[in-house]
Amino acid sequence: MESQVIATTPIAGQRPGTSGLRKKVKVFQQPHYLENFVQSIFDTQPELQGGALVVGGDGRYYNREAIQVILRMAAANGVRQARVGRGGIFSTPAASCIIRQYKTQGGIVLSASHNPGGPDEDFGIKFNAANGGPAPEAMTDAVYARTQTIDRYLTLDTPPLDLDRLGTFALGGMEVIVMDPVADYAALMESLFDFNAIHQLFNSGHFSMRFDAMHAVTGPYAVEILENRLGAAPGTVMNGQAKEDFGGGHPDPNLAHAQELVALTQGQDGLDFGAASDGDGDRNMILGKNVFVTPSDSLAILAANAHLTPGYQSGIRGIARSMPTSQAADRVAELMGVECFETPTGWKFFGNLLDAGRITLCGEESFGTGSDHLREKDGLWAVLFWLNLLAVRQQPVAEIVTEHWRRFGRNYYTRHDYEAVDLAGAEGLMDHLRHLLPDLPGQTLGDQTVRYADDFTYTDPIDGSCSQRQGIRIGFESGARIVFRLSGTGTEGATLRVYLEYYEPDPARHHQDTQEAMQPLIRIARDLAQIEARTGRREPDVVT
Ligand code: G16
Repeated sequence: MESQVIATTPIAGQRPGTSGLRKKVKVFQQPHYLENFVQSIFDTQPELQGGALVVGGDGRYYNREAIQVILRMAAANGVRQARVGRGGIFSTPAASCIIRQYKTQGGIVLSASHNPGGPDEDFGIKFNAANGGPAPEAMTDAVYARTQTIDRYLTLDTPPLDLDRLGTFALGGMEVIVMDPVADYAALMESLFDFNAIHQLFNSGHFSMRFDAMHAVTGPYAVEILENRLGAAPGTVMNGQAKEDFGGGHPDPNLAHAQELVALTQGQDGLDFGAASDGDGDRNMILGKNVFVTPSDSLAILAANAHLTPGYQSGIRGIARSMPTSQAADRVAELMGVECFETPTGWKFFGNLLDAGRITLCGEESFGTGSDHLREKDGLWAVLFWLNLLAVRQQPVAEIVTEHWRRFGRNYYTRHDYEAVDLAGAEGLMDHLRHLLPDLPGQTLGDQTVRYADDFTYTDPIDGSCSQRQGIRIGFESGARIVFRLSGTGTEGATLRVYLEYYEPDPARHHQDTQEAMQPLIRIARDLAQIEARTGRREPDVVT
């Protein structure tokens, strides 16, 4: 079948953000918008010609239409084979798993992650490389550059493919394999964790749990793994039916958006364990009875206990965390005598360290945790890791967390988000802070003395690439830190993120309310950045 060559012109604004190109669905539905971006991927990744490609997404509104467009374009661009999840579904970690397992030349993953879905909400697309991980900056820069010069794209004139039928089909000269999106991923999880021990925990009669799939992609994965394979009671997975608009919710597993689950873990009869994942299944939230485990603490606790699970019993080689993530994991790495890396926000920055075998575990404050089993963060993996620890240690979540603090000290941590603020105001705030940086060291702010102040620059230890302006860091003599960044994943105005952290070694002071304990630092951050004057906001929209 002859490829069609369609003339097009560049469309502004197709620079990928922290994790791919995320825009409103209506933007993606504009003529040539999706096609221009997809063709720019094919034009800059020559190994896809004659190669194999994974295509799938989180099932949100526009997922199916976009997959049909991408498959036709892949065939027209000479891709030999495409692997598609049934119904067009792959969670982000499952897509990474399939790319690695079947050694494809990469994958196109459709998701706007935790952002809401629906005709008036968000959509997203990103390219994952042959290692299964998000394209590194050099690749996304090349794709963006191509979007600015593109003048044609290639496609086929064919009817839509039936994505709901498993099997192998022909599309032009390309083979399309519609496959079970869950099986390979579930088998990988079974190879890493002690499923017998978790099975016994579920059947012990003294353990209660819910997993909140938030009507997003992890529903079918969680039902298969938790209920079918591990024998958790039916109904353990709540909101398990995946919907195109996530049931009208905001599929972001945090204290603000997973309130139904949070409430179930509270009180004397609260659940022993609660967990949630996001739109595309790569984030996780961990709760115990009356306790929320911050993602930063979760990374540190998993690292300190990794030897208790089959997949990590021989120990870990190193840990990496994104810059705004608390330094709790650094203390574990130090005690274990392994390397610890501080990378910019964005999972793509872990890829080289994982590929080089320098780290085993990595995580971010933004509810992302993962390991060298894949090249994406992995929500259900983190939940299974915790379940494995609970099964082995036979202690409540709160006790495991408290013991960890007693051993390593507690890094109090919170993040304040000011969402959809005026872009110029937010950029002005960051510029204002940048101007202050040179004079800050040595100054006293509130009860803290500034030790260092910079705009974070990261030089990748593996390939030497350098990423600048990755967030303003203000570190104090006490070890406390304030970090300011503008989000790279929003689709409306700007989102200002303020990350606050301080270290408390004294166990007698480990049980304060986080927001109260952090008030002095919060005040310093507000005053220094002139948040109210520059954003017009008195309070953050989301506090986690
Ligand atoms: C993405 C990235 C993460 C990042 C998060 C928040 O996650 O993969 O690495 O930490 O966004 O980024 P930002 O602070 O720029 O909004 P996800 O789950 O949205 O793909």
